[in-house]
Amino acid sequence: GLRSKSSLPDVKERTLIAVKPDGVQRRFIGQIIQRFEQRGFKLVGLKMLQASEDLLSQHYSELRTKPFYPRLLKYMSSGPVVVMVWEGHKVVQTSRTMVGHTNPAEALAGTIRGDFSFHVSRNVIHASDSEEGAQREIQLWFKGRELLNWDCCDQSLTLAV
Ligand code: IDP
Repeated sequence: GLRSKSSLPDVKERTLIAVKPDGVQRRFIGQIIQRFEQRGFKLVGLKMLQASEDLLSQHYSELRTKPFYPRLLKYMSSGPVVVMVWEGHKVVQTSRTMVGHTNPAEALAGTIRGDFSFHVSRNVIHASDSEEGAQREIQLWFKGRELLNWDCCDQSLTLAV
């Protein structure tokens, strides 16, 4: 029924988003974070690092037989990335819609790739493509203690001021 626990939306779903090296270099970090914040998602993890080829080979293990795989690892390790974990109802699917098609030539205007990129080899952002993939990627990039639970200040006004 409407009041049963199972009908409540799952607001705790999480996904991994990464601003790729070209996105960092072109100064899109702020605009990308803004889109996820204004959509209503909650940032629960954030860090900047230059990824090792070892980490990237685990992240992209499903693509290791693709012809572009060596170039992909070179691109992704060429400079710092900003990796984030965002939380919210259907955040995996919604993020993929916000990010747009893998190939920017096919990405709709209004999507992040559609607004900020033109070639598949420099497509600015990563987003997990399934809930299982998201869990795997979050564990790969983050330690448990790097993910924070927090509540919004406007959800209760019981502050002692
Ligand atoms: P996704 O990032 O939209 O999930 P995947 O197929 O998982 O797409 O590919 C991972 C990444 O590999 C892409 O975002 C892109 O950077 C790169 N890539 C995919 N296809 C090609 C290609 O044909 N040439 C060059 N790079 C590619």
